[in-house]
Amino acid sequence: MIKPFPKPIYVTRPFLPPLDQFSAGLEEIWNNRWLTNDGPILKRFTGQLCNAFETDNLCLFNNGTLALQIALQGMEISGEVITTPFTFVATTHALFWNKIRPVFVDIEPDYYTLDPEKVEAAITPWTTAILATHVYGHPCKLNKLADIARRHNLKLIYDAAHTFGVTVDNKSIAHFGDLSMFSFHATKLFHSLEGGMVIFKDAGLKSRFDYLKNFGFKNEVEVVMPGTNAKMNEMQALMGIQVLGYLDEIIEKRSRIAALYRDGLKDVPGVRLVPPLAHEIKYNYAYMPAEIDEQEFGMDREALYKKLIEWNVFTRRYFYPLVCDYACYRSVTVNGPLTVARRVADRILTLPIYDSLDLSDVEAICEIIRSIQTAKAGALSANMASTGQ
Ligand code: T4K
Repeated sequence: MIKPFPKPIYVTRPFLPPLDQFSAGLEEIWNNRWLTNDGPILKRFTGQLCNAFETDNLCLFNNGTLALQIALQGMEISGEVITTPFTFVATTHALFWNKIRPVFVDIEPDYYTLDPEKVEAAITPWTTAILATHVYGHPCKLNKLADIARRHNLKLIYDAAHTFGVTVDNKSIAHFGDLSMFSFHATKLFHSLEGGMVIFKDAGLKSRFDYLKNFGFKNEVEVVMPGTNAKMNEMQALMGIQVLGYLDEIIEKRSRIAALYRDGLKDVPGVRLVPPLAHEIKYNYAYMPAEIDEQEFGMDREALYKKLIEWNVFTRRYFYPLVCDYACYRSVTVNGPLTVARRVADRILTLPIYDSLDLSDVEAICEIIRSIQTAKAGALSANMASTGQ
């Protein structure tokens, strides 16, 4: 007999290094009395990431949203940008803050990334770039998008907020397109409390990004552009360095959780998980999305979301509503009916997945979902029998 969890099970919990390890790091900060503004720990963290990603074209920020905003500004993107409505709202906000018009295009049904087949029809003389999200850490259709961008002379920018640790053909996902932005927010499998990173092809952009995140200062007396303040501080960098040391373990644990979900939910009618990723993709198990088919499951996503709360399981409806349905974007161009994006947004539920989640809890969550479905299906057939249907 399964019981509700005694404590809430959230969609995610941040990984934390052992407290004594972090305290030792804090001692260094105390000794340095250097808290932010390109401090020694930030320099060390930057160096480690440059090594890990085998590039010097990398810049750190205090969060992913400002990283993307500054990237678009530094690359002088303007006019219209083709983008996905099935993403976190910050992807679109970064365009808006740069006075760029987002043009929403539908997603593909397997992994929910921007559908290249729909992108070309949305290109106008004002289009300057494609901004696609590797949603849930699933790589976009990289070759097809690159081909469209090349033929139409557009910049190809990836919101790679979910994609830390993902490789394709042993090459980091960061090296596809002109620029990729990663979020190091606490809810991400790799985090620095808050934080963001961009990795880019054009080495000439580095100094622009460095100026833009530090008020435009070139030196004490020269401001070369109207920048903002988006610097990563020493505490963030310390957390980033320490979490980086556990990355492989974190991803390994998540992969075991994902495998348990796949096994535990495979026979539950009306629960669709994404197909396994192509063998050349090393995935990071950033999220555990499941689509709920109301007809087959016996209840819709909303009802299941609420029902699970009774069991103390707090799933999330990432990414519902679609960005174009938020009040502030309702007047924005939508290209085509967004059939797939609307269907997915109405059916998606992201299940709990994080390194400290017990495997037995994952089994229990599957069991709860299965029992909800069975009870609902039983009630439906009893109802149909009593009404003679
Ligand atoms: N692009 C994409 C595609 C993104 O997904 C995001 C961020 C961005 C851009 C922007 O990057 P950042 O500027 O954030 O670096 C969360 C995160 O705040 C956000 O970073 C993330 N995407 C988005 C998908 O999710 P919320 O409002 O859903 O988070 P919240 O506070 O409800 O947390 C979710 C659960 O995590 C909680 O129920 C419990 C747990 N939690 C959370 C925090 C913050 C903890 O256990 N401890 C914590 O400290 O937005």
